[in-house]
Amino acid sequence: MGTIRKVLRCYKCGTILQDKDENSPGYIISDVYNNHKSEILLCNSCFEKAIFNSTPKTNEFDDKFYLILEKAKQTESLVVLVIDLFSFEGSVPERFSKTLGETNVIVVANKRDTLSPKIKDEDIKAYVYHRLRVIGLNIQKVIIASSLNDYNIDLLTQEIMNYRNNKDVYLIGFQNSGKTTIANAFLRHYSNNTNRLITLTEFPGTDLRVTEIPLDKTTNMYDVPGIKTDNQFYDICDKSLINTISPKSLVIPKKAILNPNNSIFIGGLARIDLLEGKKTNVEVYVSNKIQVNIVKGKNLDELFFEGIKKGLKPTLKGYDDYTKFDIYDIKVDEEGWRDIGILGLGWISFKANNQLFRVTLPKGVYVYHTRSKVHVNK
Ligand SMILES: Nc1nc2c(ncn2[C@@H]2O[C@H](COP(=O)(O)OP(=O)(O)OP(=O)(O)O)[C@@H](O)[C@H]2O)c(=O)[nH]1
Ligand SMILES: [Mg+2]
Repeated sequence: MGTIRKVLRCYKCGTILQDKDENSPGYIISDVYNNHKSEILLCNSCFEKAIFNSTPKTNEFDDKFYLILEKAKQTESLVVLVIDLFSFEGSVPERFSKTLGETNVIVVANKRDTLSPKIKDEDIKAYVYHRLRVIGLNIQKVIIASSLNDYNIDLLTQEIMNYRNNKDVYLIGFQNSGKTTIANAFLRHYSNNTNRLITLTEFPGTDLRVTEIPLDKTTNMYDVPGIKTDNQFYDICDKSLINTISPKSLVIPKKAILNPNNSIFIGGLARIDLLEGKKTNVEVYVSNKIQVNIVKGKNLDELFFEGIKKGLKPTLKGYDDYTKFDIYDIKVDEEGWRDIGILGLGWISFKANNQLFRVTLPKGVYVYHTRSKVHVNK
C-alpha cells in the first residue's frame, strides 16, 4: 500500500533532516539517517555544537485488559468487538488476537450514521472484512449498526443470543467506539427476566470498572472500559475535545482542490500538504465541528503554527510548535480511490495519481493509507 516514510526533524533546531546535500540545512550523514534506532537525531550542524539529554516516548498497553480477555476465553464466552466506523483502521495488537485464540467474535461496526446512506452496507462490510483480514480473530459475523439511531440493534441482539451458547458476553473495543451506547440500546431490545440488577463492579484481579448486565440467572453481558492505545487521537484529548472531534451524525465531506504546496489545515490539530503531483480533488471527512482551511503558500509551517496561536479551531492544549508534531511523507503509487487518515480524527479521500502527501499530526498519533472507505473501486 504505497510507501509511508516518517520524516524526521533535528531534535534541536527543528529543521527537516536530509542526507542528500551537505550544504543545505538539516544535513545528516546517510548512515545515521538510514540506520538510526532512536528518533532523537541531530543535524550535523547541531551535532557539532551540542550533546543532548532526552527521554523518548515508550509504548504502554494496559495489562489488566488482557486478564479480561483471558477470562472471556477460559469461559468460552462470546466477544462482541465494537469498532467505530468513522475512526477505524483495522489493526489490533498481536497479543490481542493471541489471547482470544478461537473465542467466538461478533464485530459490530458502529456509527453507521456518520457515513452517507448512499454507501451500501455490503460495501462497508467488505471494507471492514478487508481491514480485519490480517488480525487472526475468529470472526463469526460483522454487523453494521448505529447505536445512536437504533440501527440493526435488533439484529445484533438476535445474533448475540444465537452465538453466545448460554455463556457470558463481553463488549470490548477501543475507547469511544460506542460500547456503552450499544449496551444501552441492547437493553431496549432485551428484557431482563431475572431479578438480578445491573451492577458496576471491579473486574476480579483488576481495578477496571465493568458494568455487569444480567442475561439470565447465571450469565452476564460485561461492558468493559475502552482499550486505551497510545496512537489514537482520542488518547491525547480531554473529554470536551473528544466531543468536538467525534461526529454525532452524518459527516458531510468538505471538497477542495489541491495544487502542490497547498495544505489542508484540520483545525489546529493536524495538516495534510500536497507536496508533489497534479492538481487533486480531495474530500475531507472530519467532524462538522472542526474548521477546515485550504491554505496556499511556501511557508506552510509558519502559517500553521502561527494559526494555532491566533485562532485555528480547535487546538490541542500545549500543541503549538513543531516539537509536538510528527511528520510523515506518503507516496501514493496505487490506483483508484484512496484514503489517508489520522486515527480518531478523520481522513481525506482522493483519486490516486502518484501524489506525494505530507501529514503533520500530534506526536504518536497513527497515520494510515488505505483503499477508500466511502468510494468503491469497481
Ligand atoms: N454518530 C454516532 N456516535 C455514537 C454512536 N454510538 C456512540 N456514539 C458516540 O460516541 C461517543 C462514545 O460513546 P460510548 O458509548 O461512551 O463509547 P464507549 O466505547 O463506551 O467509550 P469508553 O467506555 O470510554 O471506551 C459518545 O459521544 C456517543 O454519543 C453512533 O452509533 N453514532
Ligand atoms: Mg463505555
